[in-house]
Amino acid sequence: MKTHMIFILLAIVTIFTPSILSTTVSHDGRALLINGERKIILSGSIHYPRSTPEMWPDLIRKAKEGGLDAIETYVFWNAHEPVRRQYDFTGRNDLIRFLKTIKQAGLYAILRIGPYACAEWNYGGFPVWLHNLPGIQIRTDNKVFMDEMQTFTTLIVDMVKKENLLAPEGGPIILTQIENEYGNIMDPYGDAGKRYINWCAKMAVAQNVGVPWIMCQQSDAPQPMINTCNGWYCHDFTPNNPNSPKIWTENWTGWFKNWGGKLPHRTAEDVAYAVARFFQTGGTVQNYYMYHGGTNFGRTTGGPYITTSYDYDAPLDEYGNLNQPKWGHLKELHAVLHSIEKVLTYGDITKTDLGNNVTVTTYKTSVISSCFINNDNTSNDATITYNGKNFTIPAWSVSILPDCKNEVYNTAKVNTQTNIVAKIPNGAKKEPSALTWNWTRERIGKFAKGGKGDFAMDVLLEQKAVTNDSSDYLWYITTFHLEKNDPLLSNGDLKLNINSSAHVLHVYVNGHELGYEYVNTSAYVYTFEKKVNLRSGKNIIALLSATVGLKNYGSFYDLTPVGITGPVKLVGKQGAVLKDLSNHAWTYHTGLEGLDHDHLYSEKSLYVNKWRTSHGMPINTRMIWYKTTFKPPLGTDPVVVDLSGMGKGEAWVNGLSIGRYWPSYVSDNDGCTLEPCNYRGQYDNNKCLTNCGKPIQTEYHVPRSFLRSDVNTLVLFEELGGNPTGVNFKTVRAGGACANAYEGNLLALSCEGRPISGIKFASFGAPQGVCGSFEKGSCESANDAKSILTKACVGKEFCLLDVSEKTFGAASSCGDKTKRLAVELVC
Ligand SMILES: *[C@@H]1O[C@H](CO)[C@@H](O)[C@H](O)[C@H]1NC(C)=O
Ligand SMILES: *[C@@H]1O[C@H](CO)[C@@H](O)[C@H](O)[C@H]1NC(C)=O
Ligand SMILES: *[C@@H]1O[C@H](CO)[C@@H](O)[C@H](O)[C@H]1NC(C)=O
Ligand SMILES: *[C@@H]1O[C@H](CO)[C@@H](O)[C@H](O)[C@H]1NC(C)=O
Ligand SMILES: *[C@@H]1O[C@H](CO)[C@@H](O)[C@H](O)[C@H]1NC(C)=O
Ligand SMILES: *[C@@H]1O[C@H](CO)[C@@H](O)[C@H](O)[C@H]1NC(C)=O
Ligand SMILES: *[C@@H]1O[C@H](CO)[C@@H](O)[C@H](O)[C@H]1NC(C)=O
Ligand SMILES: CC(=O)N[C@H]1CO[C@H](CO)[C@@H](O)[C@@H]1O
Repeated sequence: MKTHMIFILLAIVTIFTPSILSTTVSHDGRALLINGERKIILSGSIHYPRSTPEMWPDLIRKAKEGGLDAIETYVFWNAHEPVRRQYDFTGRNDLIRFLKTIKQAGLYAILRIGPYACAEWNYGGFPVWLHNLPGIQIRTDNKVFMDEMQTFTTLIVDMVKKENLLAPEGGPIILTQIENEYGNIMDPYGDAGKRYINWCAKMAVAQNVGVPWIMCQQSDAPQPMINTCNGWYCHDFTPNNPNSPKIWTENWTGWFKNWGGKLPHRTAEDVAYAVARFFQTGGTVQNYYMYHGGTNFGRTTGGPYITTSYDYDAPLDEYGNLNQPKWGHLKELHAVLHSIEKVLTYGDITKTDLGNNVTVTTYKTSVISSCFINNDNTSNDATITYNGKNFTIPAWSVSILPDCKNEVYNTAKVNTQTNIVAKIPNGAKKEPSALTWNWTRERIGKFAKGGKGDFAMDVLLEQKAVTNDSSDYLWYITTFHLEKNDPLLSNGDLKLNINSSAHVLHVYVNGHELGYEYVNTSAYVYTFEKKVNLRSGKNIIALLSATVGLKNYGSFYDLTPVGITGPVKLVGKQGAVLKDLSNHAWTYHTGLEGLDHDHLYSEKSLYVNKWRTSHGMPINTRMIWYKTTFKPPLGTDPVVVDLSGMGKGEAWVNGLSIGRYWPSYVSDNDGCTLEPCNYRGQYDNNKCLTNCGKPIQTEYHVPRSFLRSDVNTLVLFEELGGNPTGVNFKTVRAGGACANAYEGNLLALSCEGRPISGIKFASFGAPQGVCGSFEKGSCESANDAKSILTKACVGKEFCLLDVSEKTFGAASSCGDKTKRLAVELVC
């Protein structure tokens, strides 16, 4: 009776609790249905741990202003459960706060629980302790793994349910994802892989989230999973079930960077082309990977060798500034697509092939017809006649005609300004004052000279098995005795030969450095070999292995070994093995003393008295710490620290890691493209490369929220050798902009919140050249474009120009060619 009453009371309370606005999410074969209505969803990936909670509202606001409907993120298991059953959802890992920020902005969320994260993230998002659980096999039909995956997935689902973050409970989450791109790598897992993916689907469905589940790149995804597409282009993709809408979960807006690699760039024209083609061919949900890439703080990068910057050439740059023209050019596309949402999701589709790689696709309802005209030819512009009108469709572009008569958007005609990024020393227009450094050496003697680790084994152990990835560093040490008359002592050809999968290997013999080597990005194993002199009595070989991001992609990637895999041998002439040390007693020590024991980077370190003043400070020395103090750069613009001159290591500001650095690693000289890059033709990550022969990253993001208003500390651990005297702080903002706009368009110019301070160049007609070196062309308008723009824009934060003869006067000498306005402005 009593329980009955409570039940009835509860039921009444539930019925009469008004607040939450429930959203139903379902789908048919055409689109997602939000409250029963077909919708177009434009989404963008922002990974919460790659920026700070202080940055989230601004990033999400800019995404919304850029025309997005949704934010997509992975959930990063190893960030949340660094030690088994010890969870972290604080600071940058505060997933719930991130989702609430999305909700406050009025956007939807797509939650990719994974828990595998294909995001160039350390070890694909799996905690390394998982690898060390007895009997585990990762990402396959294995009970130990599946139990852990289910525990974590359930934890995340319960958290978002508790906070009412799923759409049916009034929250922003409209889609959830299980696994990720398993289809690309599943063959080697055989039948166990198939059983695993079916289990994933069942386990997900049993979570009862109330919104659809997706699996990307999984053509055999079982119903009700929607299989989706990832790639540079997805217009040829068809889901595996007629009831599944065509969804593009990762449209790569650019590409990630590797230490030693080159700068990737994907043009705004080509990203827009790919998106327009997707919607032309019936796509209805599309996500940019990435919309904001951000920063791999600490040791979170995947690898080996993914850089600290995860800028991705995304529409919002690493620091959250607009990457123009990409952001603006896509914003215009989003506005057009949204304006024809109804006809795109409900209209009848007809395709007309006009030949020469030109196709017209018409979406038609009883009310309206909208057209896409694409020209897939990679070199020839096409002039076509359609509906009694002539249109020029540039090569590799799509025009959108919301009424099938007037082109309002073409993917190759960029009317958005290109920002010129300025780096301002200390945030002010004056020379930075030199920083003063203190220093101390890393204490390697205990291992390199002392020859002592913590525990011994008669075998070379794989690094992850020993460290659980609690540090990048692992010492491998062995000792052996030689009699006075040992032939090794008189062998002039004696070499130490080490087969190694250490990303970086430092070799010490009897306390002296013998050499170091690092793995190439293409290979995971190499042989270190160098002449060595031994002594009679005790000899000590100490090998320090360092990881630079654990592998994160491929079949069985989790089993890729790191560390000293062996054999370790003393060899003579022609490689003759004179002594095999592989099964000697090796002792191990995880971490470095200054880093993992003394915490020299921390302001709370108990070892502050170890620092020495700059007098006699060594430079270009391995295994050394540098420390300086600095005032925060003026203003509120994003801050970077320029570490040019440094070798390789890790940097901390006020005790917070801003990531690994490696400016001494320069790329080779081949394979770069002369700018401007040709957007025409299939893009891939080897196209449009720049920055050959240079370090991939010299500037490191220091989020404003890491800084105090008075005195801050910067600590560098330098592993390979560098010179800190050139290190300096800068702020990053738009310093100017260039724009090209065709006649008949409106051109918006701005300095991202600052007044426009001058017009460097302006010409309406047939201007020549590229941003930074524009020149007047063969024809020009009667009135001086520069003075018109000066009047309209200078001193203002924003100006809008009608690019026409009405504004600039007749340009009759141009004939009937489409006229263009070129502008360079100063911020
Ligand atoms: C690594 O993690 C596993 C699983 O939690 C644990 O059993 C093991 O003791 C850890 N090893 C080290 C060296 O911390
Ligand atoms: C364009 O048309 C040519 C000739 O019909 C064909 O060979 C080519 O594959 C087409 N190109 C594209 C990008 O569709
Ligand atoms: C482009 O168009 C030209 C002219 O119609 C044709 O000859 C050529 O095959 C096309 N090329 C490609 C790559 O589509
Ligand atoms: C379209 O182009 C054709 C061939 O260049 C020309 O004959 C025709 O007059 C044009 N039609 C319109 C409406 O401009
Ligand atoms: C990496 O490649 C470069 C250039 O090919 C070569 O000089 C270097 O020895 C290689 N390093 C390793 C560790 O294999
Ligand atoms: C040692 O490393 C090389 C690559 O440098 C590899 O080809 C070879 O198979 C390895 N040898 C052994 C015995 O593991
Ligand atoms: C360097 O050390 C000196 C002497 O201990 C100290 O006064 C100074 O503040 C230190 N400077 C930095 C940048 O830590
Ligand atoms: C994972 C994935 O979708 N990869 C595709 C990315 O796009 C390139 C170029 O279209 C394809 O070759 C890949 O298969």
